[in-house]
Amino acid sequence: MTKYLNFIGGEWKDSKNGAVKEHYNPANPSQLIGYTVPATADEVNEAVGQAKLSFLTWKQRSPVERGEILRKAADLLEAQAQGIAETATKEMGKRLIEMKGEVLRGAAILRYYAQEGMRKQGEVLPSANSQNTLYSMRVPLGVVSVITPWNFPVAIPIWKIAPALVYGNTVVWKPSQETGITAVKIAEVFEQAGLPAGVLNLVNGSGEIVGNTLVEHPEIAAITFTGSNRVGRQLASKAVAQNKKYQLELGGKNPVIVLEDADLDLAAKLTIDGAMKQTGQRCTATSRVYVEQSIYETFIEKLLEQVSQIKVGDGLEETVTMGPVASKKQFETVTSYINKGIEEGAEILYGGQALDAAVYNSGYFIEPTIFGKVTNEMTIAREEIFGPVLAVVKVENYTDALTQANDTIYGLSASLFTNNLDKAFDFIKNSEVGMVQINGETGGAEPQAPFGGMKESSSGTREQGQAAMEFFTAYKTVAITTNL
Ligand code: UN1
Repeated sequence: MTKYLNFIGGEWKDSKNGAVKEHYNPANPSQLIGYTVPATADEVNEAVGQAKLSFLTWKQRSPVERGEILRKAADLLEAQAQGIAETATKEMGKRLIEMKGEVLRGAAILRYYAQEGMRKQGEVLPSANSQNTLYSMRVPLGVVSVITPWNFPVAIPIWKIAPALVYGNTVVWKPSQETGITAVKIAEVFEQAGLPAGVLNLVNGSGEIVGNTLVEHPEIAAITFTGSNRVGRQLASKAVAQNKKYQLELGGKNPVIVLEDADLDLAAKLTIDGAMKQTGQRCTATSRVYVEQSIYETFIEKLLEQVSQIKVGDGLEETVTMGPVASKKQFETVTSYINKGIEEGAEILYGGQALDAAVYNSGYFIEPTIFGKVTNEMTIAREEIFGPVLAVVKVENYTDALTQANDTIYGLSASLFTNNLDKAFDFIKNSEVGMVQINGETGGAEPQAPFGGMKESSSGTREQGQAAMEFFTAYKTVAITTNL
């Protein structure tokens, strides 16, 4: 069984204390996939030291040249899409077809940021003094710590690492413990693309040791994190204490509103897609749907028709349309939310059960689940579940729906289904989220568009597109005075 090592200073290194972490397939938890090696604090410090050293030369390279390496990485990633996708499917359960799509999305992001190395990174400003040439330029921050989740084990790391690198930073990356093997495959791609030693370092391990050492390390200039609100908050307070820059992408409780004039078939399809794709394990997943009372019954029928087409099973099988949840921990969290929904008086309209362990190799399979008779006070309408669970709420009208949709601590994405232009524009203006959809699914992101949320969903600076420059660079303002 393969042992996957850490990548520090351009070398693949075993942990000095000999510890290993076993990785099992969530679709078949007795199947061992491989081992990773949890780094010790000393090894994390070594990685930061290597990143610091390589920053001195990496920042001197031209952005065009740095972009060229990203372009090579994109080609290599694409060529290895099948193998990397299979590894990730076995490691965290996402369906192979979804995983392949994600790897190709990773390649598209790399190509976007390769090109970013050719775009403007500063501006010339007028000066009060006619002898002055005044301009601002963007400069890298130094060593950036990239901390990523298991639910997009390829795309999220790449959408953080690619801009970090093209703008001249070096990186120490701590992936989720659940997807350490996939992370090794990604680091290999960057190595094969010719990234100089120490520019990207990969340290597997726990949040407690690896995460904390990174966050508290005086040589880390900035931290970009996607994950839970609980961890994000701890991380932010530590970062503030040391005046480090931080960027957080946290939870969501993304609503869909369906009005009576909408295309109900489209709305039902995209609501189910939004809720159940990736087994609901997306921060952008649809988790609440507010339906105008006049079409409530009809819409429920359409939702049931859509959801009943889902076939749950091992994501390596082509006919399967929903895989397992990623781990035992996820399985327990999601089933406890389902129980809470029942306890608090919501009605199960579909699913609600774990699949028979005897038939399904004791894999972490849960039926796609729809709750009716939900009110906004219920836990299932308030907390992020991160599983295949949708709460349906009946509302009086658009205004009622908007008020309830906004009544949440989160503000990532939201979607309105309507053909009414006035309501569509009102929603764009008044929905308290970072990403609004009209007649679209709450999930999904394009590499060139800013990604992120309002309220407790994000820390402010957006990821992806040119918005990423805001986080991964600092301004340097330059004034040159001449005398002729
Ligand atoms: C998507 O909806 O395709 O962790 C992207 C997440 C988000 C990314 C979602 N940061 O689910």
